[in-house]
Amino acid sequence: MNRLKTTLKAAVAVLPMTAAAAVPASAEKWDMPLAYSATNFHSMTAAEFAKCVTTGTGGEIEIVTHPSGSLFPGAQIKRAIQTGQVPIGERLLSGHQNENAIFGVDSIPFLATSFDDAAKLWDAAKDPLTGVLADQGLTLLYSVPWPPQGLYFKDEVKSVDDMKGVKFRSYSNATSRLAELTGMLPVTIEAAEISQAFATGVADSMISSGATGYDRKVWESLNYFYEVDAWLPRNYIMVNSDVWSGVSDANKNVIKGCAELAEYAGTWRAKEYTQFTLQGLRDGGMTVAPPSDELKAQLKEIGETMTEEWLADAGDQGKAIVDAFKASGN
Ligand code: PCA
Repeated sequence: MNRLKTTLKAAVAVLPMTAAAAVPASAEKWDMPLAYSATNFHSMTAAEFAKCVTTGTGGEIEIVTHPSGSLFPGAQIKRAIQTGQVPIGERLLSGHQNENAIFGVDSIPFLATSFDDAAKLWDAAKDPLTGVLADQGLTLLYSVPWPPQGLYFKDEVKSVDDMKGVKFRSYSNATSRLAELTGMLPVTIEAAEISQAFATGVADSMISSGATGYDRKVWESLNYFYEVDAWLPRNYIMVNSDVWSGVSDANKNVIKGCAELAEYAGTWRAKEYTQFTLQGLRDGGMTVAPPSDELKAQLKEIGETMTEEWLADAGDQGKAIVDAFKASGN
């Protein structure tokens, strides 16, 4: 009996030491805000990235993801990282095109409309964009595309005439401009809020991926999805550059490795999700179809206007990206 007591006592005495030994002395927790729901493929990829870093650094850097805009809503995430309120986060940079036109390079209508072309555009844009972010105190870790953007409506739309006066949910300058040029009424709403916005009639349409419509179960309010393939916007995972410079070389290598894996896995998921989520919209009762020839031609014309506007805004740097993309076989 006594022996057992002594053994137990010894075991208990050892426990806290064992637990303490599992957490390295220099452990840091990095909160990582995400704008989209936990089930969205970007958030799933970020959660895996977080786990990879936590494991790979032996717990010296523990990344904790906060999906659904629960820590910061999408529009505030970039600033939160820049000001050091959080060390890391994910953001749709085209939401900040008003800061710098370069952030909208992934939302030029009908420039890159497939995953292959979006990858080529990304190759052309990556270095200049990394430079713009570095000037803002942000270090880019990885970036993952959304599936092609199509138009969602409550009512059938055969031409731009049918879009006039429709309340349109936008998520960026490009989406708002598209609404203006088609006579719709844009209102900016984060993806996390759209189910409610559609249910309450704040908006009756949007441009987005099948993935977002599927995540947000938009078939509860909307009936049509037109496969317009306007562009493939991207999400960007960024670290505050001061925080990054304080990371050891060994941990930087781990984080870069995890980032590369995440970019690969996230891109693969985006491709897989494209058809899967469009089928999900159909299963929910929506009509999923290509746009009519008339609508297609009208949107193309609007796209040309938007492209000219973007090139005028983005200057030489923007033109150089588009030229490099075109020279890469497009
Ligand atoms: N989903 C996001 C951005 C692009 C997309 O496909 C959204 O609708 O907010």
